[in-house]
Amino acid sequence: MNLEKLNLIPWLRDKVDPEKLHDYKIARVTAVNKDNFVLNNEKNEVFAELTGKFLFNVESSLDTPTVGDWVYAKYFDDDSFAVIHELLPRKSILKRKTSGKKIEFQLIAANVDTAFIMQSLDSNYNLQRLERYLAMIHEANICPVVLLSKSDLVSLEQLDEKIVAMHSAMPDVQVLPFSNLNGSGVDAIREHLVPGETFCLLGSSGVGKTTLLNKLLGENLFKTQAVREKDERGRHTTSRRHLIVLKNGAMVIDTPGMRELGNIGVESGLQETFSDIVELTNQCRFSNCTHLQEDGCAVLSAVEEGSISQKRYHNYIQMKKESAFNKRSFLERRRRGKNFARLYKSVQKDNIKTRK
Ligand SMILES: Nc1nc2c(ncn2[C@@H]2O[C@H](COP(=O)(O)OP(=O)(O)OP(=O)(O)O)[C@@H](O)[C@H]2O)c(=O)[nH]1
Ligand SMILES: [Mg+2]
Ligand SMILES: [Zn+2]
Repeated sequence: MNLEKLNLIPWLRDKVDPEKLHDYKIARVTAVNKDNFVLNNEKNEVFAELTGKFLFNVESSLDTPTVGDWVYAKYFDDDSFAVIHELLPRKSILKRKTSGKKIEFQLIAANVDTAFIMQSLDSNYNLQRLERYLAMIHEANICPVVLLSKSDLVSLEQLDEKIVAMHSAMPDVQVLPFSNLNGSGVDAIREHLVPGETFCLLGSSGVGKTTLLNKLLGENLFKTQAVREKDERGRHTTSRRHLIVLKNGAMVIDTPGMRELGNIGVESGLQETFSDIVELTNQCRFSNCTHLQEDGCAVLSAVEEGSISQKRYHNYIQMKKESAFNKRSFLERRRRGKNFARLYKSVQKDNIKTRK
């Protein structure tokens, strides 16, 4: 099998087990449906399921395939159907907390090189939400690029104002304004889309992710829908994540808009996203300063002086608390889950023994 033709990233090439290639083919997960997966090998896309052994070994959602994953798979019936045996190592994994009360990871995409966080320049624009995305993306060691869509709806002055605010809050992140409507700025996005790399479109419903993808493809392959007039909210038009290969060989993952973005255990992502605040913490009087009320806290004085905005400080403290709380709950749940899995497996074994 031709690994180059598969667009298999160089990082993975020496991690492929040559022994396994006798029995399995390598394929990439391009979509996850309710009951099955879609795989792409050199030739075409086929539906696939997990083996019983794979399912048995799953301990959390982190162990299941997601869009962008590379897998060892066996093909059947003239390559019209496949079974997934094992995941290949992941170069990166984008994950968030599932929405609602349950503390579990939801996988968004694997092996992404660059994440495009899209906000539209109408009422969707929100710096605090952007910081949440950045924490998740930095935690995964993925390069973030901010796309500001619908630039046709604002004046140049309004656009400038927003870009200045963004640069001061996130000086290291590239910000690209564009319009799907009149095409301005789209070429600058195209320049990022190098062959062989994987890109992911993230952002609220209705900001124009799928419209951009259609534009990049040069045809209206995927459904888009106007936002509701009364509150300018999107209608959740894209219902599943899928990976599309562009003509030049760059790969783009489109995702459904997210209503909320909770993070679990993103300490290093927060450090990178709030590097200005983290730098200040070295100057706090107490080494175990919580930056909430202590005397001699350098962070609190910066907020008082106004060099760190109230909103940014608040968002940092809030996300730190939330991320730590979610991590503790997740680990606790997982520990209990493991005990249960162990018990279940030993009972199974006993059953098999007694049957013999
Ligand atoms: N004015 C303007 N409208 C746009 C632009 N880009 C997209 N739209 C419109 O915004 C609406 C929503 O676009 P979609 O591409 O479906 O949004 P999405 O981000 O994919 O939304 P979900 O799939 O629900 O997550 C459509 O009516 C688009 O025509 C733009 O640059 N300018
Ligand atoms: Mg969409
Ligand atoms: Zn402090």
